Amino acid sequence: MTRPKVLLTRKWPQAVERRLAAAYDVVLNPDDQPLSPAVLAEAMMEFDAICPTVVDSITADVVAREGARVKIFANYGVGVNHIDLEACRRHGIAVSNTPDVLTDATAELALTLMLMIARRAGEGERQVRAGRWVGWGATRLLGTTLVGKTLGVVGFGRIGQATARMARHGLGMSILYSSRRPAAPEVEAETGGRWRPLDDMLAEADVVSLHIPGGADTHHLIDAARLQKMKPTALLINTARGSVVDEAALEAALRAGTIAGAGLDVFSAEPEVPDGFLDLENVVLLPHMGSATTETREAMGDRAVDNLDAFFAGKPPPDLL
Ligand code: 8YV
Repeated sequence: MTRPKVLLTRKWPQAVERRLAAAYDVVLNPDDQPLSPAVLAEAMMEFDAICPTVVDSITADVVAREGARVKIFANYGVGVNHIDLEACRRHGIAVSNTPDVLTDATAELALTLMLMIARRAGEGERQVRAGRWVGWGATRLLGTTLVGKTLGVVGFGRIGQATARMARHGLGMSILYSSRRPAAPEVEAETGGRWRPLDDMLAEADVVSLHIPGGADTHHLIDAARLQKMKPTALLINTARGSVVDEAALEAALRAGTIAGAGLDVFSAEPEVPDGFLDLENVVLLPHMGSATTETREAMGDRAVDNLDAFFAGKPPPDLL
């Protein structure tokens, strides 16, 4: 039997590349350079499966290629706003993702950003590295204590709940959350989360952390009006998707003191970061590294291969969308 032909659009950890190569006719991307839309469109004709990442735009145009051979996109990552799911459905192409395995790593990074911005860690590190640290001082680099403060979680799925758990148990924070509907009572009991309408929660929270998918439904959910509802002492954390925040409005809010600070791991036009953020001390900027741990990136690969294995064995992939 001929082995299915699989394309990895980016480099994966070695262990999972080996697992894939043992079962499939794989084309790897050892240079780890993003593929151009033209190469991606060509690949539709050549491969049985493509494993894309967040940087690959799987548009309706890519999916609709006449005579396309691809039968499944086994996405490496949980968010799939870069894939036109409706077009895939129309053309009978399966799509799977890698939930669960990156939940804790992403929640850890949300906590990292909260702590960094609350305690002015980026600012302090910049001083040390630039030789600008002139020594200890009782009134220097004073941040905000997080213990006992209120965290507002926007989107209470897996990652939102994990972030709430870590903030509650690790930092003794009180947890509010907003989501389309309240979570089950046992989830609320376990996370300590109390449901609020979004705008009420924004007004009450000391830290607001975003955990909703990207895409048209959530585009600029956090805009100038919503930033205005937050406390002037509040911090905004985004490990979800850049498109959820109106970045120009956020920059203006950070400059005007409408809110006190922000921690951002995602941007609307990655790897571009809006120039206006670069000279601001009250924002921490990270390069989309929510799931970037060795354990997690291997587990994401394993999960994507599990989906391919099931699909090519004629079974439903465990994470079919
Ligand atoms: C991934 C992410 O690294 O899974 C997601 O949705 O945002 C990241 O953690 C990235 O998507 C890889 O495709």
